[in-house]
Amino acid sequence: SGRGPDDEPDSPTRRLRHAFLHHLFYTQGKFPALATKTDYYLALAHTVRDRLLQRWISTANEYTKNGSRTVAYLSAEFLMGPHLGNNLINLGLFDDARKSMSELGLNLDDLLYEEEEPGLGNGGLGRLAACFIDSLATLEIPAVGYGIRYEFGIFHQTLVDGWQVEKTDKWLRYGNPWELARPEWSVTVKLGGHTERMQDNSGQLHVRWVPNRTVLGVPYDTPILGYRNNTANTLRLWKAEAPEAFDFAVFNRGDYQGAVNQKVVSENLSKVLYPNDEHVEGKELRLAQQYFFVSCSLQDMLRIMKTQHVPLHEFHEKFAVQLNDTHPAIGVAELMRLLTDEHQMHWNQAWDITRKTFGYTNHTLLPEALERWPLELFKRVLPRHLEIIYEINARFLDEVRQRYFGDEARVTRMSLIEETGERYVRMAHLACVGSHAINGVAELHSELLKQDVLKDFHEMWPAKFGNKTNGVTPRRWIALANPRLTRLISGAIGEGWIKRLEELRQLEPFALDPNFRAGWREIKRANKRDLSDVIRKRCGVAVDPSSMFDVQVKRIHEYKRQHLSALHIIGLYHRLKTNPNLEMTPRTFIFGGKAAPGYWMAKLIIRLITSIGEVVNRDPAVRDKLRVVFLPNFSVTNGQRIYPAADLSEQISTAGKEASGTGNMKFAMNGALTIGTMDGANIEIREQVGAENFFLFGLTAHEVATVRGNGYRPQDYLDGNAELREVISLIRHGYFSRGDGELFRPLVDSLVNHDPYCLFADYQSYADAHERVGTAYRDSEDWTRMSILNSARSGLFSSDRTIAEYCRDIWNVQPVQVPILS
Ligand code: 26R
Repeated sequence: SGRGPDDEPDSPTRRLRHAFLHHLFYTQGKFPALATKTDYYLALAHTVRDRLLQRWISTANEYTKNGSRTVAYLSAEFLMGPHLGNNLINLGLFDDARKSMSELGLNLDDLLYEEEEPGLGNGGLGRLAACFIDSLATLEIPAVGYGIRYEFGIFHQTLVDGWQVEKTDKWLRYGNPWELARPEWSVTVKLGGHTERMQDNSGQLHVRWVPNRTVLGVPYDTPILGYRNNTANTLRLWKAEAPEAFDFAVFNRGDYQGAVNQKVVSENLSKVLYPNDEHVEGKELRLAQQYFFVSCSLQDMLRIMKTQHVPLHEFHEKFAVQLNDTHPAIGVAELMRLLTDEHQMHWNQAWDITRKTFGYTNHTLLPEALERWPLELFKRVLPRHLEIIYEINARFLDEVRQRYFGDEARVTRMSLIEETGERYVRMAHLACVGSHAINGVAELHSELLKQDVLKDFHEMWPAKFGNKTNGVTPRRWIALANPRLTRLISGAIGEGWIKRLEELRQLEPFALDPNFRAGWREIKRANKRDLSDVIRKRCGVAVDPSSMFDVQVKRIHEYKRQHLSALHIIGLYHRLKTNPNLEMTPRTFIFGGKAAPGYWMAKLIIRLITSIGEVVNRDPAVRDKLRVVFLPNFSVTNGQRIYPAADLSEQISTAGKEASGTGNMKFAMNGALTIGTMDGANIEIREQVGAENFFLFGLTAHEVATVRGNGYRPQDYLDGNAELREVISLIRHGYFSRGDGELFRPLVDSLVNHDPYCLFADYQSYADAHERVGTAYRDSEDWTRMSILNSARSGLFSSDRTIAEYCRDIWNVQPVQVPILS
């Protein structure tokens, strides 16, 4: 072969190739004949890790030297997704890596696929945290993400006979090349026991917390690269360990089992992610998990302050701590404990610092998702914190009484302790009282917080409230997930959009260019072909890439209304069966998402969808027009293949229930059109892309409230809608369950008698919107134009914009540039 530049001794591809072979030999201990795909993946991962370590160290050095003000993002979940591809993109090494692998006869995509994704989150909230730390690094903001290193992340979903079956997520099985353990920075955390008080010589009262056990928190650090800069921030996740492998006191008594048992109990704290979203279970272990990682993180911040010689009273100047929902809200009481009990600071000063330190983001309006802990349970785990919360509450309620003279009802409503019936600690109230800033995650959501869930707090402190509409990172969700589109866009407007997503606006004129449209369409088609291959492999169903890909992927929940789409599909099926010559735009309905293992109704919704698929996909009368698939195990990895292949994005929650949604943004960026309600960020997406490029349907949040307030009767809607009656009757008579009329009965009964999420009220409006979708899709030139405009106008939904707003309005932090490597 000719001597091109890549054959030069120090060309990037050549260096990558050598480093890769080095790691295959010295890290994996293999030579090519024995190497597995995992070995190859790990060898490449280590090769890439070497290339980011310099940045990581320089960044830490720069922050330490300057004593930079730092954001601490506290989150029980970080749904990171695979690191390798993302790091290659951010380092600018993606193409070189592909080339060097192919020179070795390896395919980069195959290697990327070998990475087990760290699924340390349930859904929206955890994925948002991942997008945020990506944007913080890209914007060069000193930041640490603090969380839990769960040994088992979100379960792996399989389908057995159309039902969800959970498998444990053994993501650490082959090791994790992206993390470094930092045992030298371990901290101890106390749990349980009781408190004692005593006076010192000067008459000063001291409180001593005597725990009944302690655990060790060991930090594991993962570098988080900025896009094409020198910043590498840190995700610091805590693993729980027993303070000693053996308790020798117990061991010497001969109780080996007891000694080992202690170790097991301690390590349980970071064993597994709770797979529930939007429904609290008052489990002691969950509270202990929350306290564990929050205490570790705050102690870590105090350690950092000490090494940088920052005085204690400047805590809030050194750190801006954000609470990702109430899961870390115990931090308010913990910081008070650390400052007062452990560092002898006076209450008032500690309280002033605490409030200046914390900001609180709320992510849900559903009452069943608001965390409250039974008082007895709370006291068992955190006796000292309960006392501190009582003290915070006493002082807070004095303020309420003074401000609202004689209004004891308000005092009861606002108290940190719920005292009607069983007594609870209200974590959202603790978060509100202990923070200087409170925000929702989309305009509507933030408004509803002020008017409804946190009304009293808003009345008392209106200035604390604000909105920060969510965003997603265009690096992972466009550049990495959709390389074809990335090339087309960059060819037209340059690469600036990857860092400044607003520049996508420059695509608008291209929507009128037939050549550009043809290119755009061809990319969507290619992405759909790729997804069709995945569907064939995973579901055994052949789908037609020229049909419209209509996608709903998200956690399965009644409020998200996957079953509204299911009812509508049955409606379409019914139309086709009764009128075989009916013209209908061919559609492939693609569903994906996990149900909380204990959420029966959600699991039944999955079974309904798979059942519809079984009937529809093999019915020759309809199978050219309708296909229905449920892609198992929706995850970040699978999302990266799904969003780029979607024509239509289903965002159909009952208005007022979805705080924001973030999948809606990923779809729009990748050129899908949305069919959606006036809910969460859908409203802002519609405003941006233009009402004429968005398929709106359904009641507004206000109308939902009115309809429900007037005694909603789903039966009335059934009586008034012939198609809906046919749909319900088909399900009831077992048409989708081989004649079993019982299977879906709980679902049907719930709809007919209660319909808490107003599916029936929205059915006709939804069906009408789908008619408009079908017609629009048939004009493929115009559809493509709308698709391009959706992308071009999605710039607002970059998490870079969101993070810039947090930095300005809540955290008051500035970028710190990391100097070029030496
Ligand atoms: C069990 C309990 C405490 C719990 C409640 C809620 C556990 C986990 C959750 C997750 C919720 C809060 C969540 O993921 N909310 C989602 O947050 C996204 C990011 O802001 C929003 O886009 C999305 O609308 C919202 O549902």
